[in-house]
Amino acid sequence: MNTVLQRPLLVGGIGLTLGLWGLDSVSHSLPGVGDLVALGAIAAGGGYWWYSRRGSQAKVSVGKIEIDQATLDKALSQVELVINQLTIESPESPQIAKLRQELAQVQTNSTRLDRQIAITGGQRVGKNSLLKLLTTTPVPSTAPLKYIKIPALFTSGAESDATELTAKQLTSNADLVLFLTNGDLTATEYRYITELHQANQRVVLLLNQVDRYLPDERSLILQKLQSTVTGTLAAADVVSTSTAPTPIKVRKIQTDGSSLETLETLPVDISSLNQQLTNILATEGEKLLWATTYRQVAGVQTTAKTALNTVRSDRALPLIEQNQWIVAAAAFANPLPVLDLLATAAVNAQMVIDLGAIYQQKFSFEQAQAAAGAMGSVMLKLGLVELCTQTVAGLLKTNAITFVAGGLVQGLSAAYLTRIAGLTLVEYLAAQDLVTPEPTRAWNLDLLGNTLQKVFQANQRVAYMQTVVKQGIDKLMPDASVSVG
Ligand SMILES: Nc1nc2c(ncn2[C@@H]2O[C@H](COP(=O)(O)OP(=O)(O)OP(=O)(O)O)[C@@H](O)[C@H]2O)c(=O)[nH]1
Ligand SMILES: [Mg+2]
Repeated sequence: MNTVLQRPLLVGGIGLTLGLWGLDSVSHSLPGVGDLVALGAIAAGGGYWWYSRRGSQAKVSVGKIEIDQATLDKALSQVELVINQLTIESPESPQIAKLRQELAQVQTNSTRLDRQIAITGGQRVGKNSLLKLLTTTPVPSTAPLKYIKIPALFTSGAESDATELTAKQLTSNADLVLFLTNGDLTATEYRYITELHQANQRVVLLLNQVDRYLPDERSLILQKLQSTVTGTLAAADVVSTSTAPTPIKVRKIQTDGSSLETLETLPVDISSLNQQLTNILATEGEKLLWATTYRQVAGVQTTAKTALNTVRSDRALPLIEQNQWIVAAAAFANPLPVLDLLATAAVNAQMVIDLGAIYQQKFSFEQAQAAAGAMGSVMLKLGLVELCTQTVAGLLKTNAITFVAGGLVQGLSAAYLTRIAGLTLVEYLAAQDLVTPEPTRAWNLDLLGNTLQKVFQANQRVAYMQTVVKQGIDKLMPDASVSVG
């Protein structure tokens, strides 16, 4: 009896999971295809959400830290570790050669003599005029200076996103950023500057076109700007400039009392900028290059870790699926009387150990049990077990099945919860820093719980369950009389 029911149950279980993942187009074809094909399709579909997310898991955050030679060396050895690990786990990966080449390029860049300065800001702030001035009257510096003109930021229109991306990439490779504005900062400008700072980018803020303000306004508006960016930029890094002053009308009262209007043009003035640039280049020349190299290393690290996580998740998915069906079959054959047992069954310690092994983390049985227990209790605390069983039971009811096999609800629920637990572990483990395998590693149970909640929310597509449960039942209990209402 059990063996007869088990296989259809598996299909039902998978079908449900598939529905939860939101691929209902695949499930429509379920009754029409052979079990094997269906299983394959479902396996692929079940992983859809996960696959679509894999690439985003490895973002290496570049928080604001003081970059020195030691920090840089450490970052470099970490990338090497990741690339070596990728080579061990997936020797055929075409990414390896590319990553090594990128890393070599970064290392070559790190010894260059020039300093690259990006000129950026919104539209018509004076970027071109500044570039012209800086190239015609060079800033004194021992290092050759190279200026990078960045397309105007904060534009609207069809290409603005692409432009912004190009701008960000170009800027990220610069050692120093000159950000131009011509008044107080907009919220968008402020955010942009803060992000640059967070990414360890050295920024000098230019209040350009100051000739357009009255002389006594100029210092006020500069002070205002300096206070706006307090905590992000030092006051000395906010300077005022006039890169292309326009003629202004000046009225002069003559000795005879009559007035005479003349057009006057204030002189071009980038002296404060020149001074600050000279100063920065003389005192921070080496540091600027370290920071750029660090950002580039972090970029390679992100790509490498994403590649490694992809290899690992490709191994983890079949393992989760296997567990899912084992647990589903067991729950179906032996319906668990209480809900907490269902949660416990769904998260078994062996799955934790097996997934840990894929992510090069050795867990003792006790450690695995601790993680499994934590996930089970989060499932209970959040009411996921009830939510899941109720949804399944509700769907079975609306399908007006005259006979529901005992354990069906439990089996379908257990499969779903196992999947949630498996994906949670994968997400958690993928986010860990890559270290050489250690025998013991403490779980961050809060993080594990939060990850579980996040994974559950991302995989809750109840609307799709309806059709799938119906079709799953056809497979599961072909003899049951079902009236589809
Ligand atoms: N009054 C005044 N006008 C300026 C100043 N700098 C630039 N301008 C004027 O602002 C306009 C834009 O100058 P550009 O140097 O082309 O500015 P840009 O940032 O390269 O402009 P886009 O590339 O179009 O975003 C021109 O009309 C300039 O004459 C300045 O210091 N004072
Ligand atoms: Mg321009």
